[in-house]
Amino acid sequence: MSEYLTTSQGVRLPDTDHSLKAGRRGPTLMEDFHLREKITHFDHERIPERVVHARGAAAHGVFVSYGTDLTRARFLAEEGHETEVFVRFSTVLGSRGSADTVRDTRGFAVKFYTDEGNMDLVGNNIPVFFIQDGIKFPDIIHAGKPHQDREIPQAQSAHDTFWDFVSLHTEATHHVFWNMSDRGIPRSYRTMEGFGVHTFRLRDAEGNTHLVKFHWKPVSGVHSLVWEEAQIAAGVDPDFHRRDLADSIDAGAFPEWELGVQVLPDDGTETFAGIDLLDPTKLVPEELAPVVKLGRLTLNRNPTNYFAETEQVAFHTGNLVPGIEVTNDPLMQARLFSYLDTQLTRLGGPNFTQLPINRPHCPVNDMFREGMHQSEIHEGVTPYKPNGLDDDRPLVDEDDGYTQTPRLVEGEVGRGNPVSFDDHFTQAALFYRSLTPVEQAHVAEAFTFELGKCLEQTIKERELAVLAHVDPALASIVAEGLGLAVPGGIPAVGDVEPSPALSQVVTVPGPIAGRKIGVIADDDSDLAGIRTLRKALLKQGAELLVIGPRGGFIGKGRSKEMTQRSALTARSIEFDAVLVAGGTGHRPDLKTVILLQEAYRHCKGVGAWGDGAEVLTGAGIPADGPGVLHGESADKAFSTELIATLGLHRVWQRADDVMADAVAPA
Ligand code: HDE
Repeated sequence: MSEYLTTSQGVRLPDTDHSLKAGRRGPTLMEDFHLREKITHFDHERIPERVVHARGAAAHGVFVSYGTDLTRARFLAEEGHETEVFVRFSTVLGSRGSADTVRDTRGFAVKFYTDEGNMDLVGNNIPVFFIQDGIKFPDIIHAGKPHQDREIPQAQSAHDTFWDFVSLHTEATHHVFWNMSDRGIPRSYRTMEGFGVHTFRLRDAEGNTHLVKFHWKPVSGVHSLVWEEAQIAAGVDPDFHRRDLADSIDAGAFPEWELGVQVLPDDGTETFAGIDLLDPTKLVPEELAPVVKLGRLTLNRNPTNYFAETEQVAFHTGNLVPGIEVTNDPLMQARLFSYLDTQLTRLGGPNFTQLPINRPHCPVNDMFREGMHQSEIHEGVTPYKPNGLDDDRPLVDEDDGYTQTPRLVEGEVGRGNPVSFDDHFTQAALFYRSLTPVEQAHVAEAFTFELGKCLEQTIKERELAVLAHVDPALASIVAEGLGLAVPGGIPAVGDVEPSPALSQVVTVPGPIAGRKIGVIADDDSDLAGIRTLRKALLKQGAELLVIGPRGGFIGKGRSKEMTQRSALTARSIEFDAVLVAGGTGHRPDLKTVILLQEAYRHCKGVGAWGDGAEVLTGAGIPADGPGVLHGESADKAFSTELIATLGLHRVWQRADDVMADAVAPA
C-alpha cells in the first residue's frame, strides 16, 4: 500500500480536491484522467444486495473442537483442533440499510476455513422454516417483502401480503409462531441460538453414519427484547445489533457459542419419534434427543472493511467437508442450487471464491481458469484431466476425498409431498404450549399487532382460523384484540408433551458479560459508589455507563467522573438496567422520567442507592415494585443483587402488571 495518494495505476497525485479546468472559472477537461477514474469507480461502488438477508453484520473468530467419534471431519473429530471462522448474522426481509431490531428471522451463517476445505453452516436463529419445498421460496419472500406498488413496509411482516400467504400456506404456521414469539426480536446476536434447520448426515472414518440436527448454544443465554423496545431501537439506533456485536468484541467481551448436535439413528427411515426428519417445518424436542456438544466458537475480531468482508462473503450450503453430508430434505436440495447461482450475479462472475474472505485457508487446485476477475496467474498448460503433459496432475484423492454415503434413490417421478409432511399445526402447538405465560402473552400481542396492521378483513379471519387450529385460547385473545369473532367449529390440536427447552425464561441467573448498566448521576452524586459498582460489574464483563445532566464531567473539587451519556443522548433501550446513584439531587426532568419508566415497563432492573431512591419515586417507579433494587450504598450486597437481576435478563413478575392490558384490551 503506497504512503502517497495515487491513481489506480500507481501514479502519485498532487491534488484530489480540484478538477482540471481551462482557467479557474472555465469548463472541466476530459483530459482529467484522475477525475474520470475517481467518479467512474464511485459510480460502480454498489453491488446488488442479497435478495434475502441483505442486512447483516459479521465477525471473525475461532472454533475449538471438543473431539467426537461421530464424523471424520477433522475440524470436529480432533480434540483441541482450532479452525478460523467468519460468521455473518442477518435479518431476512429488510434492505441493506434497514433496522436491526425488526421482527424477523435472523440468519446465522458460519464459514469454517478448515484444513480440508471450507465448510459453511448456513443456519437461522429459528430451528424450522416456512416452507417444506424450496420451490416455494420465491413465494414466501415475495409475500414478505414490501408491497409491489409502493414498496412499503420496509423490513417487516406486519402487512397484508405476508399474512395473505401464510394464512393460505399453513405449513408456514410453526415458523410464524417462532417469529411472533420473542425469538423474532433478539436482544443481541450474542444471545441468539442458531440452528442448521435441516437434518444432516455425519459419517465417521469407518463409514458409520448418524443423522444430526445442528445447534449453536450462546454462552450468554438466549434473550430477547420486548416489542416496544425493539420498535424504539429501530428509530433511535437502527444499528442496535451491529453495534452490540462490534462493541462487545472491541471491549474483549467475546461472544461465544457451543456447537452441538442432536444425534438420531440413520436407520433408513429418516424418521425419529414419529417426526419426519426430512420435513424442515419440524423440530426434534431436546428432551427426546439431547444436544451433544462438539466445540466452542469465539468471535474475537471485527472486520476491518465492511464491504470487502461482510458484504462480499459468500456462503453456500454445498460447501461441505468429508464426513458431513446433506439429506433429501427438499428445502435443502433447492438451496444447494441457489447460493452459487445468486452469487454469480451478486459478485460479478465465477471467481468470487478467490476473494480474501471466501478463499479457503488450505491449498486449492480446481483447474478453473479465466472468467471475470481472475486474480491468479496460473502456470502450466494442462487445466484438464486426464493429461499426459503434466503426469496427469493434479492428483485425485481416492482415500480421503469427499464422497457421499451410498444411498438408494428410487421412486416415481412426480410433484407432491409425502403424507408425513401433512400435519402443519401440532408442532406450532408444541412450541406455543412450551412457553411460559409471559412469553405466550408476547405471542398473542405480536399476532394482534401484525394482523392489526393488515387492511383486508378476510386475511385476518383466515389467520384466526389457523390460530384456532393450533390453540383456541390464543385465537380468542387475538380475535378479541382485533375486534373480530372467534371462528367456530375448527378442530384443534389435542394434548402435546411440552418441551421446556423451547422457553427462553431462565430461573437461575446466567452470565452478564457484555451487558450495559446506566447510572443516572449529577455533580452531587456518590462518585465513589459509582466506581465501586463499576469495578464489581467489570469483573463480570459488564459495563457501567454514567448518564449525566450534560456531556463532559460531573463531580466537585478533585473528584470527577466522565459522563458517557447525557439526558439527551441516553435512551432506555441501550441499557439492561438503569440505576440512580446516591446523592443525585436533581428533580427528574422529563427525559429522565421517560428513561426510568421505559426501563421499568420493559421489565429491566431499576434501582437506586442512598437518597437516589427519591429520583425513582419522582419518576413514578413504585418503591416496592418487583425488581426495584434499593441499597444503603453501592456496596457488595447491592452489586450482588444487581448482578443476579441482570442474570435473569428481565423481571418478568412485573410483566403481569404492565403488559396484560396491552394484550387483551377491555
Ligand atoms: Fe437462504 N439464501 N435460501 N436460507 N440464507 C441466501 O444467498 C435460499 C434458507 C440463509 O449471511 C441467498 O448469497 C433458498 C433456509 C442465510 O450471506 C440465496 C432457500 C435457511 C443467508 C438464498 C433458502 C437459510 C441466506 C441470498 C429455500 C436457514 C445469508 C444471498 C430453498 C437454514 C447468508 C446469498 C449470508 C442467503 C436462497 C432457505 C439461511 C438467494 C432458495 C432454510 C443465513 O441464495
